[in-house]
Amino acid sequence: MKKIDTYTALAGLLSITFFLPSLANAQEEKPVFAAKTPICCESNIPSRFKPAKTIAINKTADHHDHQNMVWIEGGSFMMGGDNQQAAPDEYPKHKVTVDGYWIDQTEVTNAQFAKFVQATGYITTAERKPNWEDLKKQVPPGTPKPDDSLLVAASLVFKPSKEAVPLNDYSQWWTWVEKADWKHPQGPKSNIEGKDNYPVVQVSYDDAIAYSKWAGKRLPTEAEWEYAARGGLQNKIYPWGNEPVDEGTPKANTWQGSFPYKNTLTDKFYYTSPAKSFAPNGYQLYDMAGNVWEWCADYYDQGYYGQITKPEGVVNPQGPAKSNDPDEPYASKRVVRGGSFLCNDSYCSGYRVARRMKTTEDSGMEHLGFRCVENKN
Ligand SMILES: [Ca+2]
Repeated sequence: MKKIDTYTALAGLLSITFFLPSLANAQEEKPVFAAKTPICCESNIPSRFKPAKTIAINKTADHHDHQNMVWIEGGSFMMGGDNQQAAPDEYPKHKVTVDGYWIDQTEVTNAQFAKFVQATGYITTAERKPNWEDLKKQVPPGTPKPDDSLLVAASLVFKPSKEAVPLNDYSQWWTWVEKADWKHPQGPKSNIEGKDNYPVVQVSYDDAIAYSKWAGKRLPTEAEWEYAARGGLQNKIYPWGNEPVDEGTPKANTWQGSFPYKNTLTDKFYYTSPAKSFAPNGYQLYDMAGNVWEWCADYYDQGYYGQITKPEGVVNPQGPAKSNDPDEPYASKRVVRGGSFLCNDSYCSGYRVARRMKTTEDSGMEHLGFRCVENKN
């Protein structure tokens, strides 16, 4: 069994302590720990907090109309890595069959999420003060309680570095910002005015589940997500085929230049972009690559593909029974897919259709949203 060092053991708690210097006018203070796996802007983001209670959700009458959704015929495909950028958890490439389903054409927008909040009074994870009793379940036994002044409603905001930084240390570009939430994606001085058609961000897995239930929908399984992202193509790297992301016409909202300090803006967008800003894939789905990462229903287990693969293929895989991320064994993580405006070939290449990433269920981030699916009936 892998030895858990002190930094890893404290990862969950340090999500507070090492992002908080930015709140205390200590911008130059160095973070106290670095991510161990230098693979992506999502990797090893430490745990946030479980919501204090379950929010009751009311269904409305405007679901099941399939507005702005696309029907995906069921079928079989080869799921997993397609090129040398593929990470170990993308293997083995394996045959998967999925039943047909409806899927949102775009990522859920601010306007759509606002409608949900207005109808239900839902309060997102990022807007709630963390509860230590919930938090301590996600960190190793014996982890000391942080000072109450650190247990504040907050979320993770991207802050570019001034120069090149080690890409295995995400604290160089993520900041823990008090009162950052879906209505204030970059902190209390920011807002979403005029951004009705932009994807909602700073939403946790729990928030995405709550919305999807209210809408009469659900989150896609990881297999459904990848099948949809491939858009009918076979064994291609991206939703559009194999043309490299930075060649030809901009095909997705990604990061051009040198991450995380110099963005040449070839695609015109530094942060998120409005829905339908780039061409759809073969299934008429937008932003299956780039813009914001998207929550999937499945728990993350780095060895899951190897557990389910069999010659005749697997039908409608639902993900593992529990989370398994050896880097953070106490945190419960779900799969996120599709990459974001921060993705770059030098770093995560999250816009590849096979790229898997993992995030704790209670994390809100400036580049993380979702879309929903619905069964046939
Ligand atoms: Ca961009």
